[in-house]
Amino acid sequence: MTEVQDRRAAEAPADDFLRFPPDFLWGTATSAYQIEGAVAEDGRTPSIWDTFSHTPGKVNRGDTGDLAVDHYHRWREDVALMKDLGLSAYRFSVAWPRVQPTGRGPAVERGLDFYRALVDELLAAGITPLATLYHWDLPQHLETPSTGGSAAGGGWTVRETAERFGEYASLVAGALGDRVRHWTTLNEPWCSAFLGYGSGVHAPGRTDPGAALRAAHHLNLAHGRGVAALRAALPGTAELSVSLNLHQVRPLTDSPEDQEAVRRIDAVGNRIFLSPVLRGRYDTDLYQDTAHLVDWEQLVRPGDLAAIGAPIDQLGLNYYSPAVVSGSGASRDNCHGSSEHSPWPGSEHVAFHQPPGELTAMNWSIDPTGLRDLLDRIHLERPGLPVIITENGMACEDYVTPEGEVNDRDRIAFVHQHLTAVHRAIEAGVPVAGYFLWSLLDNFEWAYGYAKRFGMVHVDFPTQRRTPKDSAHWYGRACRTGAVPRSLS
Ligand code: IFM
Repeated sequence: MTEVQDRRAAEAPADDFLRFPPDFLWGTATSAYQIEGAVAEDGRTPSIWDTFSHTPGKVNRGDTGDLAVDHYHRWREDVALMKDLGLSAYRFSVAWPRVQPTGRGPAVERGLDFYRALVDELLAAGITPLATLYHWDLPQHLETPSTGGSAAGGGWTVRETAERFGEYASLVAGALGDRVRHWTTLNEPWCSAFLGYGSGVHAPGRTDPGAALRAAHHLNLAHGRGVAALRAALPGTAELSVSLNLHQVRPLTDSPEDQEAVRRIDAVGNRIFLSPVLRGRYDTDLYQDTAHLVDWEQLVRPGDLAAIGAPIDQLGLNYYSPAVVSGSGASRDNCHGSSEHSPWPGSEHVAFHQPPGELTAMNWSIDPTGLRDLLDRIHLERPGLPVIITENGMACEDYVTPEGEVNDRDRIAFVHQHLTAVHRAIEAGVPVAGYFLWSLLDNFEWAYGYAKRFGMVHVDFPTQRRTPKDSAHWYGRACRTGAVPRSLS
């Protein structure tokens, strides 16, 4: 028995608990740019997020990831925190510009050494690592190459970036494949494509719907190239996935217009990734909705769809909040940042509405039924394919009390409700293999900077002092026991 299993046995709940499968992965998730800092150390070069965050007006209060929560230097302390809490898994991302500063060529060993050491520490602590290859920090060199790049910019709008991603995936697999079994290629490619190139609220901040669609295809292709690279480097051992932020889209009314709005958002929000990854095809209605914006025939080359549809072992699902849409009306899309440019190519006239439910500090409505619905949908579309909840969590207005505590009861209630939904799905036969709470630590929340706190561990940003919140203790107990109470007292 490992130390963690020992503690599980000792704390095994008596009754009135929802018990999860024994091999269920209980973890937290983070991403490199949001926590590491050390942006110019050991050969790392700027990513598109360094450039974007240093551009005046792009990020709240001008915050950047330069220091973030200094995880690059405090990783031992952070792993020790996870161990103390009894977590059994940890999802982190690898920073591409640490490994390949120009996005091409040989790896920088110092960059890889950081992740080797991190993974070794996790394994020694009995924590299963799950590595994400890409969580939005594209090397700036691939967005605007100093030589040979097109003036309009490259990045994910050009096919070349997908090919480079395949090479990068091989390098990381070669370095970490002996230690890491669980891999996810991309995190939320919808955000990379449509917030990065469509609405412009994320790096690189472009606002061209055609570019966003090209980016989506090239991200899909990158996933395919990544899967091929990981399979080649790690035959028979790796478990591969991609993490999608699927949108649970509901109509405002039963009217045909509102049903049509759901169809459109589902096409460009979900099926643009689900269909090629799970079925090796794009859907006809997506082509039709966006034909005026992109030449799909030229974009999708022979062999692309077969590469993208190569089998995966799990699907990563990131879920926060559902969406309510109508065919017309005034739009209020709280979830995707404010911009005069729509992140929904071909669906610009669709209006978003505030869904019912209490709100998080992001103004996102709380509704665990959206998670359950998405799990059921995936199960219906691909019965038997295990799903890992690779992100779920909430931002709260957290603060440390004079007693040195952070009493985040709302977060505990949120996680409890969502784990309950997951448990019900498992009971109904959906193979959910794990749950990763977003996030381990308060961190750089993209365009919101440090103003939003998602961590189960509070970080006092000026001192970098870590304080586990009440939710960390609650979640730690769930991880150690493999169970949550049926109801919260
Ligand atoms: O912080 C992000 C994360 O990087 C991607 N998924 C959503 C989280 C909360 O906004």
